[in-house]
Parts: sequence; C-alpha cells; structure tokens
Amino acid sequence: MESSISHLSIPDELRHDWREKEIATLFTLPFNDLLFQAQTIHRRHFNPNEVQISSLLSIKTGRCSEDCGYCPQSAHHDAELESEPLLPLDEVIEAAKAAKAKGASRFCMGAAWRSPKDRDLQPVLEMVRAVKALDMDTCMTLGMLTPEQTHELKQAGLDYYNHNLDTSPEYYGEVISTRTYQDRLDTLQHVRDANIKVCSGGILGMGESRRDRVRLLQQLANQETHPESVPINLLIKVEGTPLENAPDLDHLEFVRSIAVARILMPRSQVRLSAGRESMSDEMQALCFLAGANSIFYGEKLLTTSNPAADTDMQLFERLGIRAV
Ligand code: SAM
Ligand code: DTB
Ligand code: SF4
Repeated sequence: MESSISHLSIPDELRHDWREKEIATLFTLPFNDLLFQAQTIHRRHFNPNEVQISSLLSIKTGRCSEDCGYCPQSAHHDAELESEPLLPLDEVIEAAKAAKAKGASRFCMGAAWRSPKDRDLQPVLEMVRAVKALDMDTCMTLGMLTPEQTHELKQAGLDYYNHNLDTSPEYYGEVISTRTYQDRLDTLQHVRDANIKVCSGGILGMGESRRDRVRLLQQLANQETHPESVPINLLIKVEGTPLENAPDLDHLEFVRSIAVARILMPRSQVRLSAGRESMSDEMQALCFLAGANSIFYGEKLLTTSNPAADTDMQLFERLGIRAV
C-alpha cells in the first residue's frame, strides 16, 4: 500500500490561523508520515545537517517569588538549591567567552525573577553590551517586561528574549498561580514591539494531555509572527518541586510534538531544550529528523545538568551534524 503523502502534497505556506482540529489531526498521522512531512518542510528552509547551539548561564539564581510547579528556583518549593544574587559582570563575560570557545553562537542569560526591578536593569544592560561585544548573539530571560524595559534591552543590543508560554491556556492554572497566561502574552507583545526576536516555547511531560500540547503549539503558531526560536523542553523532574512525580511522557509523543512544531512554524528554530539527559542518542536523532535544529549546549542549563559538550559533539559527529 502506498502512503497518500508525497512531498508535492505538503503545503508550503506560513499560516497563523491553525485550528485545533487540524493540529490534532497532524498528531494522529502515522509516525512515518508525520516525520516525512516535518522533514520535508524542514529541508525547504534549513540545512538538515546543521544544528544551532546556545549556551545558558543563570545570572541570578533561586528565591523566585513565582510558584511555577516545575521550577527548582521557586521560593514556594523546597528543592535543594544554592541561591545566588546577580552575578558580577566579569563572571558573566568569562562564562560567555568560555561558551564561545566551545563553539556556542548564542549566549542566553536567565534570572529567577518575576520581572526585573528598575535597579536590576542597568547591570543587565551592561551584560548585554559586553556579550554583544564578544560577537555572540545575545538572549535574556528575566520574566515579565514592561515596554520601557524592552526598549532599553533593544538599545543595549539584545537579539532574543526568551519567555515561554509553557503549556496550554487550559492547563496553565494547574502549574502556575502567580501570573496569568495573558501576562505572558503581553510580555511577548512588548518584546515584539521593541523589535527583539522572540524565543518562546513550553514544557512537555507535566501531566498535560495531548490536547494541551495541541493548544500550546496552536498558541505559538497563531501569533502574528512566529517566534524565531521555539524551545521545547521535556520536564526535568526536580525533587522538592510539585511536579517531581509527574508521569513519564512517551518519548515518541515528544518526537511527534517536535514534528508538529516544525510543520506549524516552518522557518523557526525549534530547540530541543531541557531534558536531553533523559533521552537516548536515538531519541535525540529522531528529534533532529523531526525538525529540531537547535540545542542548549554545555554541562549546565540554569540550575540542572545537561549533557557534557564532548558527549554532544560525539553525537553530532555520529550523525554528520555540524554545529552552527
Ligand atoms: N524567571 C524567568 C521566567 O520564568 O520567565 C526566566 C527563567 S525560567 C527558569 C525559564 C524557563 O525554564 C521556564 O519558562 C520553563 O519553561 C523552563 N524550565 C524551568 N524549570 C524547568 C524544568 N524543571 N524542566 C524543564 N524546563 C524548565
Ligand atoms: C528554556 O525554554 N529552557 C531553558 C531556557 N529556556 C532558559 C531553561 C531550562 C531550565 C531547566 C531547569 C534548570 O536548569 O533550572
Ligand atoms: Fe521563577 Fe522563572 Fe522559575 Fe517561574 S520559571 S519560579 S518565574 S525562575
């Protein structure tokens, strides 16, 4: 029997009007048909053998006032964690230089804040300027921003701002109570308005349903402009957080979600983000086949561990992937 899908029947348009039902249908395709469709679209827009690598640094760690159920940095949970105030500029520069020397093209700085206070912004702007001066792409994730703050970050040279929707609007309240979905959409709008590139995605494996995964991807894809980067995290179940015992997500369902993200947002960088330590090499290879073309690179994410840089380079070598 022949499959009804040929590369000619796979549409090539940027859409912002995806209906829930259409996305749900993509999820139910036979796995091979779904991956073929995703890989075909991927190849129209990207070199399929290149993966962009970003490194992360936590510039302010722990004691966060928000209650995000997945996060070890929340002051509401009791995950074991060393908190740290805002890092001095020279430490940030050292870390960025080290990341660059290991091949990272983007440096992403994250702070455990609900939103930056005015007194925090000046030192953060200096960090942006300094990392930019190293000729790296800069990214920050600092929580909610006002329009004024986004403009200052833009002026300092910020390329990307990461702010995740995390899950569907329907499931969101099960995970976070201290800020709303609309707050997140508002921050994304301010970032867009300031002409900073948007990095926005979510976390899978928090006990959400497939419908929630569909609705998260629908929210991301139906924005006026697709986020330039879409991090898809697999929950890291950290002891002491409310989600430490969340049920395991079927890894093939995770791969399907990457493929659907690729189909909905053909030109975006889809990042295989947190959770790679719990994935086999074969699983990661399937994610790249499904259209993931970016990773977080380096031993540490913000507070949790990530595969060693050498391990990733060996995997890339076995897959014939070039880091960019
Ligand atoms: N405080 C800022 C905020 O929440 O907007 C920025 C830092 S926050 C740690 C950045 C993102 O990391 C979260 O939105 C979430 O998607 C992701 N994250 C945090 N803990 C995680 C975990 N245990 N597993 C997977 N992703 C996680
Ligand atoms: C994103 O989507 N994932 C990154 C980044 N954006 C900032 C953070 C993952 C954090 C994982 C838990 C930790 O290390 O604290
Ligand atoms: Fe705070 Fe961000 Fe963690 Fe939420 S995800 S608790 S806002 S650091």
